[in-house]
Amino acid sequence: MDAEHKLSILLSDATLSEDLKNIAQKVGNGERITFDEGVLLYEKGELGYLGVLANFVREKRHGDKTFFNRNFHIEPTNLCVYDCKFCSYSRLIKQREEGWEYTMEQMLDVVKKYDGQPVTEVHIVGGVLPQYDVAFYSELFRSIRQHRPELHIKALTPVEYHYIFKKAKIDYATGMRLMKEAGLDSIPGGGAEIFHPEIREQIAKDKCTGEQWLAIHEEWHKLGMRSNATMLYGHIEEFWHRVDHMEQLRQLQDRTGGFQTFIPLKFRHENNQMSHVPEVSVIEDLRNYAIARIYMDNFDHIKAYWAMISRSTAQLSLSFGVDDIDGTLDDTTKIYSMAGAEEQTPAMSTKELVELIKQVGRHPIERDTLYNVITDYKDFQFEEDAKARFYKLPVVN
Ligand code: V47
Ligand code: SF4
Repeated sequence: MDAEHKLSILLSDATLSEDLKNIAQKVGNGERITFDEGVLLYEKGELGYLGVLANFVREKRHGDKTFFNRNFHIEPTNLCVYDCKFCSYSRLIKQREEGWEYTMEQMLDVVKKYDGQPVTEVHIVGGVLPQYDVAFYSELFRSIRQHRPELHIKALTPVEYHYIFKKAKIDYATGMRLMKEAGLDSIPGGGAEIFHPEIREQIAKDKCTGEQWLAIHEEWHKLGMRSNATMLYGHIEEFWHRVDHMEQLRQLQDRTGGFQTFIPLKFRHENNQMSHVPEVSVIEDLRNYAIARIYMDNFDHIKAYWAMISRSTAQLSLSFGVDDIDGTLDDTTKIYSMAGAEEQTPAMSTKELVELIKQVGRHPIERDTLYNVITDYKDFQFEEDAKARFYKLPVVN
């Protein structure tokens, strides 16, 4: 049964309350839902109902297409001057012997490990330390660009940018222009957490505020560049804080159109200062993806980050509004394994990612960071095309 037919059955359900029926009608007509309706979905929307609506929106935009890319991460350091309560990196600055601090050369060595391999993106994100400043990152981007001009550099978040620009005494517009000139291609979605100060001050005090996060993305978009946005959910926030967060992103997107993808990040509670806060259920994860798909009507893509939520939940999410599951990763990120994610050494070959997507009846597409199609895997036979294979390399320490 197609998504439209399922929606029409739902609309004729006599047991559905008027308010939920109105929302379903709006979604069916392609109309935007309001803040209060967003909160209502969180409070009253059952999983089955939300799934029908979110899948309707997903299939209208993308059909069965499900995107992934071939990427690797560089995490320059797991030490940080900040002390976010949810972060398994945060307190390590006080225990330096457990931390790593890559030099410029070590970071370039990670890039060089992938020479000759068909990766399209390097994602650079980690802790904040004083030695990583405007000059350091400009040189890093320039060196990567020089070594491998076609590799897309998706790097750092407003948390780092706010810190390094303040230190260099330059405003956001100047700073982002310098980063662009150095070779930065896009900004990943991190550092957003929950924008509302009531929550942000409790879990991510001192680092950039929600307003500053949004202002930096806005400056970047003004340069004609693209970025992503995340939301860390399932800890001490209430439902309306999530809607407030999405509302602010939706408004900025109306102004600039610069966001590509919204990525809800499930709070994982191992090895951090919020271990006493229980994690939410898989049902809540799926409800949250679905509401994100319904609410964020001006975002093209909703991503489930498989390394954080497990492969099986990533598969389920594809029926709840998600159309992107990030990339191969090649075991180059530690932030979630340290916080208790099921994937302790996150790496999937292209073949594994394609099979994961096909197993749940979806259509795998390898994309680059800007969603240009690299390979359509619908009728693809792996044995026949050795080029598409992704050879794993050892992790660099
Ligand atoms: O900002 C930290 C989150 C983010 C925990 O743009 C945690 O394509 C859950 O933003 N439990 C960094 N989350 C990662 C990130 C990201 C990941 C994948 C793709 C993209 C993209 C962006 O990780 C941080 C923070 O919100 N985080 N600790 C934790 N315990
Ligand atoms: Fe530092 Fe980022 Fe962790 Fe906060 S979330 S402590 S800014 S690495």
